[in-house]
Amino acid sequence: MQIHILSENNSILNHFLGQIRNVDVHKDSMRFRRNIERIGEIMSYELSKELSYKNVEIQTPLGIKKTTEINDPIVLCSILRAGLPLHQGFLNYFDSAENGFISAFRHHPNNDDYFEIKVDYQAVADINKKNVLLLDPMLATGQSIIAVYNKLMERGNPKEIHIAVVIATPEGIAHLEDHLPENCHLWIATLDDSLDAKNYIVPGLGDAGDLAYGPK
Ligand code: U5P
Repeated sequence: MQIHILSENNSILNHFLGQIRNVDVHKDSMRFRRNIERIGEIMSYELSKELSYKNVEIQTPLGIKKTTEINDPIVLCSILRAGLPLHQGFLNYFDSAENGFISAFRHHPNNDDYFEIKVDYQAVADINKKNVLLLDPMLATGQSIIAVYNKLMERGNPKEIHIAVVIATPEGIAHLEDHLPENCHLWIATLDDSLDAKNYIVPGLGDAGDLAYGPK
């Protein structure tokens, strides 16, 4: 797996990352959603540098300009519901992408900290020979992404897989490295320290779905 970590101390990305973590800003859910969306836009631009391009000639009013265009179709696939604002950010840039939505949630069968990931609702475009961008703001244990990835692979054979997360943990990265093929790309806006006993990211930001859309 190829890992790309984007956060730099002097960047507008860090400014947005600070706001999504900040408890003083959390009551403003519109700002939370919009910041995740803006981070998705920044990540789209960075990720776009790894895609393949074809040469094209564009007719301007005054002449012909040789330039490049993205070569392969893209399917943006996000994990409901926390992935939705990130999805919108990617869609703002990859505006002709096809789309997919898959639900995944932590099911606690014994009412303790042990959980299994349940993958339920799926509405996904054809992914064969396309570049799939799998989006989820939080990479905690990595179990949601692997469960959704496995469901996706039952649907076809994509050309490239790019996974994009906003906040990742070393544990989540290790889990993905163990379960994903070598040629996958993992895009991380920023890397955090660890997980707590309930498998929430520390320092993280809390529950991304609740912050975007309210408590369940
Ligand atoms: N999640 C959070 N905040 C955390 C950890 C996990 O919101 O600190 C949620 C996200 O919604 C994400 C999922 O979809 O759990 C990822 O958890 P995991 O499967 O990587 O453990």
